[in-house]
Amino acid sequence: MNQQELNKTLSKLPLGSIRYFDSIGSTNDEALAWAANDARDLSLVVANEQTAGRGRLDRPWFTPPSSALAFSLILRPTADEKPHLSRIVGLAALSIADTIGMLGLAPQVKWPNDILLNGRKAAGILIELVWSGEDVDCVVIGIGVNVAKQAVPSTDILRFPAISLEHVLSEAPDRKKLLHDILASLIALRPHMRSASFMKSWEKSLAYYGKQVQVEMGSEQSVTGQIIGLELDGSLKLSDENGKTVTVRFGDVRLRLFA
Ligand code: BT5
Repeated sequence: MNQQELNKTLSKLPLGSIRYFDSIGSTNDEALAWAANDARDLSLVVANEQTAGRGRLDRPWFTPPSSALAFSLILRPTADEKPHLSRIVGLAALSIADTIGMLGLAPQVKWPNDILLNGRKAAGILIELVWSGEDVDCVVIGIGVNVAKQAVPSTDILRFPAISLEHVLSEAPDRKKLLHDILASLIALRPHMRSASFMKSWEKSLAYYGKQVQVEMGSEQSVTGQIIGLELDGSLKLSDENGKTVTVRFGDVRLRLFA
């Protein structure tokens, strides 16, 4: 992968500018700095390797060279989109899931930001915002996909089992084509983000739907219940043991095997 090849592969998409790096700390850091400056809508940062890739809560995201897709897309939301920014994680998740689905696989979205294959994490999403006073100026969508086997970290840094596309296909798919297809899917889906059908597709993609789960929300706080859907803002809806609906805005979902 290099800048020229990327420009060529992505030339038909209505992107802003594209910045490619052989190696970078985090594509999200680069995109946040660019977004705070003069980046146009749909500007893109792509790296062959990340040395300080980040997940949520500053958890590490492993991106060794030439084996993963690591990129950050900058959105400058329109006034119409601004009330729905909490759906952007769903927009990213569905774009990745649709693209992986086109490879003949059956991905699921582990709410809020993981893409699972065979119950293991194949991709993660990190959404970060750039504020201008009280207003959101830009949204940075960071996406990491494990393409080749080497992208999967050793189990000691993992909070959840991981997998790559190569593990489930006979060979690793082309990273540029994968990037193209995820971006094309996201661009096509973006105008529908406000629709009821978007929420339906997002709900349908959820892993553990109808199952008993535990959601860990940090500092030893957690809730348990059955997944019954999503709120309009993308929060997870659970039914607790008393049949009461509980809404979760943030957390790590785990299946309760012996519930
Ligand atoms: C995420 O966070 O899953 C968000 C990952 C976003 C990565 C992209 S890559 C491009 C852009 N630039 C960045 O710096 N980040 C974004 P979270 O749900 O908090 O999961 C983090 C956890 O996933 C870690 O604590 C590890 O246990 C695990 N992990 C790290 N690397 C992994 C990998 N390659 N595959 C699967 N799991 C991984």
